[in-house]
Amino acid sequence: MSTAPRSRSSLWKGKEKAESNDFDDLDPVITYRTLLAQNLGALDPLRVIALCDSDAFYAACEMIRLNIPTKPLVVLQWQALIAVNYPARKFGITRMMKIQDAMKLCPELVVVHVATYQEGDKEPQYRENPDSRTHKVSLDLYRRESVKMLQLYKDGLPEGTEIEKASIDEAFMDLTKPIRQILLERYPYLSQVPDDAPMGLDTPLPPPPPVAWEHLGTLVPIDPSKDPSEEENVPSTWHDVALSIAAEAMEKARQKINAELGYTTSAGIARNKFLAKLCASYRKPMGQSILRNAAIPNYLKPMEFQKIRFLGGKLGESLANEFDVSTVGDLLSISLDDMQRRFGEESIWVYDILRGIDHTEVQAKQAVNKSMLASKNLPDGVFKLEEGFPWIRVLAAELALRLNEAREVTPNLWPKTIVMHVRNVKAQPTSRSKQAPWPFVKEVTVDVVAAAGNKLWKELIGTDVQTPMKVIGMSLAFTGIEGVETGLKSIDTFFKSGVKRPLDSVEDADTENVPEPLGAGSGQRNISKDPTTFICSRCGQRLTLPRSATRTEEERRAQMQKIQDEHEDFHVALEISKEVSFAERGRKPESKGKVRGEEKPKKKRRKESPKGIAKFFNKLS
Ligand code: DCP
Ligand code: CA
Repeated sequence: MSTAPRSRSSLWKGKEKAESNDFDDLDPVITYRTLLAQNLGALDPLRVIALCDSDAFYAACEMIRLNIPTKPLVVLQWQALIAVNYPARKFGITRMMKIQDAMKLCPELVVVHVATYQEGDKEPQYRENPDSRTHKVSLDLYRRESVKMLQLYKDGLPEGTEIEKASIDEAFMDLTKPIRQILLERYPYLSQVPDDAPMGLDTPLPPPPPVAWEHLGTLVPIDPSKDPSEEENVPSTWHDVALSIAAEAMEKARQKINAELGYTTSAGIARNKFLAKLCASYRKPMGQSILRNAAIPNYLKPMEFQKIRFLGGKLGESLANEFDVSTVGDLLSISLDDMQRRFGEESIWVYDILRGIDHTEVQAKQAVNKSMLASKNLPDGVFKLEEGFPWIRVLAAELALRLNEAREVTPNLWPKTIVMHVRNVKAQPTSRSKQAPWPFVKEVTVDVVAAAGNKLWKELIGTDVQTPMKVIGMSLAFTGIEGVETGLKSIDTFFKSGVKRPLDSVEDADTENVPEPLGAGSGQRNISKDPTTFICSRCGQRLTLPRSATRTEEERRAQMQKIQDEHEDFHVALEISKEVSFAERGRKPESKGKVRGEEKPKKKRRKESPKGIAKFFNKLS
């Protein structure tokens, strides 16, 4: 079948300089069979993916909340600038700057500190100078706006579009399926193989109509050295037609978001996720960039490969040193054999990425988060049992509010368990979790959540005042959140049900932005080749790091560690819940409510040293 794009080595017709083997799949032959086939998946030569990212997202949320649409504004979290709107960027203000320096550049700068909770708050409040020793940040507003935006994408894009939330302000869209439909509607002659087609279904499609790109976005140039007007004469391909249909749909959806919510967004449209994401920042803000296949070589080749998200950090450094290269173009001369010899089998993904190839699927995630987590870093430490209670109240307030808010949208949502996790640097192991079944109570109030949290805290820390403690971080989470059919399930059947449930994932973690001090480290491994994704070696669960956390290598590592630790909690929780159900059946009552870390030493997982490319990603601390 001629549908596999890599099986054919025809080059884009107008491309004179391309090396024959590097970008050999840019203009694959599209036959009637290809067009009429269903589910070609990631190998579909007509595949079109978009990535849409909100411009200066937190800052935009605050501008809309405060109704100040044009003023320079920054969002602060403790001392760090976490979002800078575009008017403020005009003054040269960046996220890396100290607030004092930003104010010097723009004295009229509007500075908004993210909302915070303190003990006694039922809802987060905006305060000018909250103290990290007594307050906890809340990202509720941004999360709520993010949910609305995702819903609008779902409503606004053609039916059949797969949408994957990639971070709080980004989503990938796979438009391949609806585009095929639209292609067949607009060009009905494509749906019938002509009687005189020489190879029947395997006959190539007739030449496509020219594409009118005006008003569809910015085209990444095929040859940047030439006058852009010359590009109009470049013959289009059927993939270009598909891109233009996607661009129309995206333009409409983005306008809808702007009209209904006020946010401006930028989009990248290309043949895969990697390229869509990369070109989304080609024109920002309010830009929509389209990367035609023919433009891929000249777009990628001059790029400093260490600036590519996946190739920053240690791996990028290592590649640069090993091969003495700096651009993607330089690296193209390295053969797959050489790369694999040095970086292991898996480095084929690097080899592919450099050639603009990425077969990662857009995966729609569950609509309802299975867990909610609130956490607090305590760099000064908590040294006494009673010092923990105010923090538990703060965490409880946040969880209560979020669960109640989620129940407004999906009534009958109920968590199965409440889990507490503490990092006590004076204890061994430093990282411990404990969970308890969440009772059916009439109302989820701060008091009820705090009472459950206090109980777990006492059990985790112990009530012996002599025991040394210094807790530098604690979190409280609801896990196993699902819709319960009231009336059908009594408390007994709910908790005693032997129904196997999928593992929970921490998809709704309101953790603070400051990288947490790294804990004792968990036994599970990340088996993902993508440094922003954690795939658990125990259960295969996949957790993807939001883009917002991947500005620097250091941030990424800290955030990945956090994700890994949090996931470990859910394994612990799961293990305990299994033991609880054994206990309920009277088989193993003594193990009920076991604390992580009380396991016998022999049960400790052996640390495996990662091989090949994995060693650049698995060492997270
Ligand atoms: N964010 C954060 N800490 C960081 C990076 C980001 O808290 N280190 C938050 C604030 C951002 C939001 O995540 O508004 C989205 O991150 P982006 O990287 O998409 O940045 P912005 O949306 O602010 O700006 P841009 O217009 O460049 O996308
Ligand atoms: Ca953004």
